[in-house]
Amino acid sequence: MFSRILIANRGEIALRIIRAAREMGIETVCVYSQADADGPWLQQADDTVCIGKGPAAESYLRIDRIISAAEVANVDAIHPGYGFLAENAHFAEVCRDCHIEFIGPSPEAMAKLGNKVECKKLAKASNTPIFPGSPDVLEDEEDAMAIAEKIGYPVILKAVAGGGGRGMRICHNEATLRNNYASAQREAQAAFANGDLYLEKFLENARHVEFQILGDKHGNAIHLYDRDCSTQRRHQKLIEEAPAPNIDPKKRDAVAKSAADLIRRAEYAGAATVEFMMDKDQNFFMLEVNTRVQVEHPITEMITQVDIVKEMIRIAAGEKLSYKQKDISISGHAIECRINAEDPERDFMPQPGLIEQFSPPGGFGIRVESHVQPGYRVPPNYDSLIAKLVIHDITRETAIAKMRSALREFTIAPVKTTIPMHRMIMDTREFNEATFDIHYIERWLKDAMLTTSSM
Ligand code: MV4
Repeated sequence: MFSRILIANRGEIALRIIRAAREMGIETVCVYSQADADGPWLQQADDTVCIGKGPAAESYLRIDRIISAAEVANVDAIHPGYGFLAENAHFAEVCRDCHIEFIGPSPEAMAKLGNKVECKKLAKASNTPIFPGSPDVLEDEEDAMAIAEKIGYPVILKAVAGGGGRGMRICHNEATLRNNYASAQREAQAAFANGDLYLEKFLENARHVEFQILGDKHGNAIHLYDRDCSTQRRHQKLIEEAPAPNIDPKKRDAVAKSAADLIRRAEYAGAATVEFMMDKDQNFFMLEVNTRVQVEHPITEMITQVDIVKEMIRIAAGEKLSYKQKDISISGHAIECRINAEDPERDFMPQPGLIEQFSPPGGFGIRVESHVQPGYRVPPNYDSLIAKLVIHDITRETAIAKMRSALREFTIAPVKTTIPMHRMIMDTREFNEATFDIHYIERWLKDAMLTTSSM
């Protein structure tokens, strides 16, 4: 096992990794930017190294400085957390060249799954359900037109090297597909240095359901069931829950098994998430695979009792998975509200600044993942997540009741946060009846803004 690891991240996820490492008897070294010099999580690390100025491009994204810090601090491995360099195959490769273990998949597995067409080919071979669409990279506009004709409109053009919703074009008819092809290609080339496109049938009003998978270096992969992440706005998730509500257990098991198979086939070692859209009849269609630990991993930990971050470290150290699939079952229901320093009334404008009061809720089944303490100043340079409120209870209904109570107890001042918005969402019919889809928050926000200003 490693004796010392470097954490190439900040905030709540840095603290989450420090805690896992310390429990395992592993020392931690945190790199930090000048904007994070007062970060409370740094107090918990065994050592810290400043790697540059506030902007991520001058610190948390600087591969040269992170590797230098790792060598000076004499670590065995680097945990990238999420965001920043977590899904950068080049970084994983540099780590390997420098004989530092990357706590995540090999650069080959990461690159293969990061290519959406290659990923879909692996999915097909694993019987993971995918959208009807182009089996390969589109050759040209005529190729796109012919495939769209075959599968029927609406269709969606996507960048092979893209992800997370960037560079997509929904096309409802022949004219819009013709119109969008060249510009989508240009945009993909500019954004991802790869203009390759693929095409899929476009599905409307679906839910976003994803499966947590763990793979090891010995050819094993297991799934830790699913999460529903439909409660989102502009590709930013607001609330996640596990398991996804109202899914037939046989259907769930079949899709979960296929997703684990996909990860096994990719010779993938580490934590992965296989994302799907699910329609009203519970038909699943794979979207993409995330090759990192995700923000919402705690809800899966609560329902399966598997510590995903510890398992990632064990996997990177070459250990076999601590669990067999038959050891994994779902217990109860978990919900996470992402608490951001943002003002929902001003289009979710970030609210950096001094947090004077920070008084988190506590009690049975309540978990707060946060790096914030009273007197902490939220820097303007990074995303505005300041806490994750994670609830675990026996049923979805009691978990919602506990979330309502915990949100009421949670005091953060004077910066504006998304807590009041979460309290309102917990009272909506769509959330309580789980009749939502990926668009319901945007619909609800429009109504809420017209009828009240209590957020
Ligand atoms: C889709 C889709 C509908 N049909 N693909 C957006 C993010 C990227 N991961 C893929 N995305 C979508 N792909 C087909 N064939 C709808 C979306 C989508 C979406 C997906 C998940 C969560 C939120 C979303 C919001 C808008 C569109």
